[in-house]
Amino acid sequence: MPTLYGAPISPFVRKVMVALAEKGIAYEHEPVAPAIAPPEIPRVSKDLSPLGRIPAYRDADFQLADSSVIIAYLERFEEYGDGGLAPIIGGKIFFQKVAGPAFFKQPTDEAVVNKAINEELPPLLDYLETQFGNTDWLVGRSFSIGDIGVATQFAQASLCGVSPDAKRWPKLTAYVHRALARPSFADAIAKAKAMLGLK
Ligand SMILES: N[C@@H](CCC(=O)N[C@@H](CS)C(=O)NCC(=O)O)C(=O)O
Repeated sequence: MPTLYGAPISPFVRKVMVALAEKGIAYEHEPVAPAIAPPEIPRVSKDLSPLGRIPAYRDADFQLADSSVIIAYLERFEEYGDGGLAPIIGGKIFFQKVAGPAFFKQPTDEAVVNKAINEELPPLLDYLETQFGNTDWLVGRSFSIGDIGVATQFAQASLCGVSPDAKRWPKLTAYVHRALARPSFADAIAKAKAMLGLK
């Protein structure tokens, strides 16, 4: 279980407390003071927080300081979508199958598509499959910006008629259906399909 370090009277500690609560992430809380506090008060260690400020956060084998950094970590899947999935799903599959033919009069290079689907994407999907415990969403119990960042890439794949193999990635497949069925995604996908002339 992660540990949050910092007294709850700090507005920055409170940011992280609220983010953790909104996400339904269980954590231990050590209500330590900043390092500048008098020595008789339990203070954050400089190992945890090099500037001696609160909050700090420890999860498994790593630690973070600064509320913005901690909250960005809690949303880490957003960048997994942008930096991990997008170059393959968008840059290769969508470009080759949809954008290239439609907007650049460029025929699909099936070899690029097949390599992306059969070799490049599976390790990323394997990782995502391990990220669902008993929860519906990637971070805690709530739908978050992390889910938006990941699911938008699967929406892009769906515009190409590509979806994860439900036998190999059952949890991920259910997750993608759950995310893309939300009215927010359904509406945005319908508009993309209309623009591409897809049903
Ligand atoms: N940008 C930091 C600000 C943290 C901060 O300034 N915390 C105050 C407590 S409310 C602190 O530790 N002050 C002690 C100091 O600056 O030495 C964050 O968002 O975590």
